[in-house]
Amino acid sequence: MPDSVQYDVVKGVATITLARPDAMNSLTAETKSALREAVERARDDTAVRAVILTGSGRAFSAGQDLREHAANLDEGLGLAGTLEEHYGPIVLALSRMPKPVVAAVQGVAAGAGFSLALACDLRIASEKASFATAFTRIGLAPDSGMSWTLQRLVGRAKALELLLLAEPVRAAEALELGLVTSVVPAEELKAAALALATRLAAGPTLAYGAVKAAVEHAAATDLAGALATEGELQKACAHTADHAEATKAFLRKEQPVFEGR
Ligand code: T3D
Repeated sequence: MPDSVQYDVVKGVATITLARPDAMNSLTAETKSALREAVERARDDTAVRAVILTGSGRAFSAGQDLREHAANLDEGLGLAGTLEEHYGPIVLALSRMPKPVVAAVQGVAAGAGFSLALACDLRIASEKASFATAFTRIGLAPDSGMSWTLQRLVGRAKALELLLLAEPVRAAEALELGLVTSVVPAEELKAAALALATRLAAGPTLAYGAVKAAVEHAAATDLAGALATEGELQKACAHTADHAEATKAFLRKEQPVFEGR
């Protein structure tokens, strides 16, 4: 894997770090390929039970690398297929990851960098974080799922405001809007994200996967459809070892030990 993305696993938590701090972790074709590889690796590794996505240096990610993008435009390549080859698959892999994904946002998340944070299940931000849709500032429309994810988090009117005006949202406002789960001092972000992910990694992984599948399905169906999908997912959960263990632990008045199976 190239140096622009780092991948580490400790105690069931995979940490994927965007590592181009000098360019604010903006995304080149190489970085996007490596990110896609890392996300798919975390998805496929059964020893990984929670994932953190973060950036190195002062930014989470400034989105598409505009130097590379400008060169592509000069060569008449336009978007060079990157939405289909990179952004779409990465966003779907994060969103459909059958285990929880936490974005640890230490600085600015802009454009597709913001989209990546939105594709994660939970976002925890440092007091120095900010979120900027950025797209219209350079004459583009939202991509990498932002038109879908943002309005579901903040509502249609606020999403339109953020997309049309493209003003940055500071951490405190992001908390008020429900964009992030919590805001912590910058020096505590790493530990706070790890504590959250470690807690999730010790949980009922298959049930967490079912939660994600149920919520995604329910976003695009009616109540009857949601009930049907809940039924299927719940039947699968009822056959897991974690459910059996937790039920017995409850009756023993003990805390369950979940093994993710
Ligand atoms: O092309 C396609 O494939 C289509 C897909 C598009 C998806 C997208 O993500 S479109 C949106 C792209 N991103 C942006 O438009 C954000 C551009 N950056 C900014 O607006 C600002 O840099 C920030 C708000 C992120 C941070 O501002 P600030 O003042 O803290 O930092 P800065 O001085 O602007 O940037 C610091 C350095 O990072 C600077 O480099 P230098 O001068 O020190 O050598 C700057 O050029 C570089 N940088 C920041 N963003 C990008 C970038 N380099 C390349 N690409 C960037 N996106």
